[in-house]
Amino acid sequence: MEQTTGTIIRRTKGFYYILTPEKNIVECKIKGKLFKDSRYNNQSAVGDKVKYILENDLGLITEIYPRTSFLSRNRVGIEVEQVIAANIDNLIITSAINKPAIRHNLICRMLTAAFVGNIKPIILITKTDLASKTELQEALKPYQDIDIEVICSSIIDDCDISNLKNKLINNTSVLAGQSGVGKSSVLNLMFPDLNLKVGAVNKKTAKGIHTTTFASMHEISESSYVIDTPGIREFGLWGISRDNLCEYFPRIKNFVSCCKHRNCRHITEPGCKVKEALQSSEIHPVLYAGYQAIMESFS
Ligand SMILES: Nc1nc2c(ncn2[C@@H]2O[C@H](COP(=O)(O)OP(=O)(O)OP(=O)(O)O)[C@@H](O)[C@H]2O)c(=O)[nH]1
Ligand SMILES: [Mg+2]
Ligand SMILES: [Zn+2]
Repeated sequence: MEQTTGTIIRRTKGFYYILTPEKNIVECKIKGKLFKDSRYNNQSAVGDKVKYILENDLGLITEIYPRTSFLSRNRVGIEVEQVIAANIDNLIITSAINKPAIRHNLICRMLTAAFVGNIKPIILITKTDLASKTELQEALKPYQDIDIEVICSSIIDDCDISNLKNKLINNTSVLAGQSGVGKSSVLNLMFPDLNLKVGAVNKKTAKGIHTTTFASMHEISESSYVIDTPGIREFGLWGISRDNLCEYFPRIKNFVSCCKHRNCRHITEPGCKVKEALQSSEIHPVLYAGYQAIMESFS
């Protein structure tokens, strides 16, 4: 039977939707046990390149190609890799400046996941209409300090979104962040034809209501794709341990080799150069707090 290739753009309840090179969408099932002995021991994800065979109108995925990059998290408690998206170039870490409140620790976790998964991180701060300039500048500083690109947006103010739009050209980008930060809204602003569902945030808690329920990939122009994802509550890290965590924190990494103890975790050890750098403001406290929270979550 003829084997054909395509890209998974959506999966729901056991069905996979594949975009073919001819721009058709084929509904597929997946061959049982496909991942049993594979490195990818969970499931296939949006962005995966696959081989499939067509039987009547339904496809059957028979093979998944190796991933060039991945956005994965750890399902806390059961230690299983959950691949949110595969073969992506940019992770647009989306956070509102307000409503819901910015969670720097979550941003730090997603930055780490981008580095682990071989994806370029870009931070997108939304809802800039809901904060002062000073508040905004303070929120961006930790990331600008380590040369991470930060872009701001608002769907309310007449905000120039062309900078973000340009980042999406000729590559595949995924937007991820808490529910209600405006991932789907900003995509609609840039590409009105997408017509993605958006939902209000809860008035009392200022949290989102999980409007987007599954990841979906959209072609926005020839060779340019974006993936909208459901809101994230927690982001357990996959592929990270106590021993390699500091490698993914660019500024912290610079100081570790000078620490007195060879196995310094840079938390409470005397003679720790990372802690000294924190005291002398060479490491931003927000980034250190992100590092510390992840390190402490390993215990
Ligand atoms: N004030 C303000 N509100 C915004 C902005 N962007 C989005 N919103 C509002 O925030 C709410 C949530 O927007 P969504 O786009 O559904 O958020 P989401 O991140 O896709 O949420 P999930 O799909 O649940 O993960 C909606 O009521 C939007 O109108 C903005 O720039 N400023
Ligand atoms: Mg959404
Ligand atoms: Zn140390």
